[in-house]
Amino acid sequence: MRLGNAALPTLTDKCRLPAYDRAALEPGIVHVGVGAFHRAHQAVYTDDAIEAAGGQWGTVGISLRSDTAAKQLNAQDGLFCVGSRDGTGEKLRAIGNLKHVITAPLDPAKARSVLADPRVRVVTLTITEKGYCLDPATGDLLEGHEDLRHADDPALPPQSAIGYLVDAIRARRAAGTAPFTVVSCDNLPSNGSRLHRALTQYAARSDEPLAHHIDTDIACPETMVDRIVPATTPNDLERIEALLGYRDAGYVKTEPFSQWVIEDRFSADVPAWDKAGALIVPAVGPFETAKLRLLNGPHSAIAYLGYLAGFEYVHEVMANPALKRYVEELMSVEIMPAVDPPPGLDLERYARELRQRFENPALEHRTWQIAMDGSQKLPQRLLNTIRRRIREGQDYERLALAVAAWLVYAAGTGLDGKAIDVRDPLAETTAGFGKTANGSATVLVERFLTLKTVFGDDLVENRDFARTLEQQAGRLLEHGILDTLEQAA
Ligand code: CS2
Repeated sequence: MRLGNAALPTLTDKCRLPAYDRAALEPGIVHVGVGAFHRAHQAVYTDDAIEAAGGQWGTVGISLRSDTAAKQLNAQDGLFCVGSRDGTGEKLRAIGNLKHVITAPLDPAKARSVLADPRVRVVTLTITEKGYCLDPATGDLLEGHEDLRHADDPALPPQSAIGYLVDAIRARRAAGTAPFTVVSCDNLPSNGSRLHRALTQYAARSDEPLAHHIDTDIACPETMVDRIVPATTPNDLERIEALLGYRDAGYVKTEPFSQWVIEDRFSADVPAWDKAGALIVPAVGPFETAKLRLLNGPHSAIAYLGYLAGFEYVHEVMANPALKRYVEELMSVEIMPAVDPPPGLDLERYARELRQRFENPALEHRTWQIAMDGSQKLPQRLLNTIRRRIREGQDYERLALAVAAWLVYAAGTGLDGKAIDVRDPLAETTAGFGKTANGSATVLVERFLTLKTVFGDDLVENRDFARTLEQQAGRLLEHGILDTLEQAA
């Protein structure tokens, strides 16, 4: 038996239930990318906001690629449980605001019409870094990107999130419908501005007045989103089914911690997310930079070094003394001095609490999961921090070690000689680098430093950066992870 509306009355003592009338909820939000992160983050804030202040804030989900989310959620009336887990157990909660999920490639007309619906005032996005079709180094739309191929002709169906949004903005404008706010909830640097620029650039390819309308009337607030949400496993689903007595194919597990900082910039009304604990502020930049550099940077370092050292989970990496010390020093010696914290944020404490979150054994967060899409993540997580240290004349050996570990990982062969299942838009290219290098750190670094979309013109041309990277890659290839870290100590 699947979870669904009919199951709710039997679940009162097993999980917290939505405290509002779900049946009466009309759509007010479209969310693109209804994956685990959305369910454990924005969906929870929206449920809390509805409970605190009401409002017609039902969510319609859109998937741009597969029908996985539609299959998981439509058969259970859009209901799903979020389990927040730590060493002391799990708190379960059923989330009620999702109405249904549309798979855009299977039903583009339906996706287009819900985005044009006048009741919809907010579109939120979790489409991952690569979903924006941007050059990660510059933030411009990538020329020649496969998913942008219909950008020049509005008569052709959109293929990307940006395409669907521009299409909807065009339709709403033609119909005299008020503009919506578009909220990026991905870990891009200046996510709101990048999104806004992408929308404007896309529209400008076919329709200058529309580009102007986007520029002046469509608000894309900057946000900082934070909650660790590992992929759900078959074991998790079994566990929850045994507990609930129903199959919840949409279940997601997460940590108790959650944070959302949103720039106070909206085209229309939004749910009372502030009453749900979100911070609405004039400037998100300092929060975002602190999070990208101090959480996501070390997360990626843990992923590449940890995977190459043979660790499956983040908490196992943190339980290894050499790696733990490396992570502590990476944060305190190299990253913290390169972060200007928002007023009131105690960086020491922030860093300490981040490490405690990484140590949470109940999450079983795979290093392989975080290692995905490194070519899209490295610039904002590690390279911008390196840039700042270079500017300030400081060294960056630990940061470079993490980047070197990405090179080795993305080249496709582990230090144990086994093939790595690298998931990245550049996976083919970087596997080619690995073959050419054939174990030589010099060649490996030389090849990778042709990737301007990752390293930008400045780092590609920086001799000292190349030398440091080569040194670190050489040490990893020659001595392995743990011996390299021991030697550095
Ligand atoms: C992680 C993030 O998979 C990854 O790349 O670093 O998803 C991380 O868990 C979140 O940003 C935490 O807020």
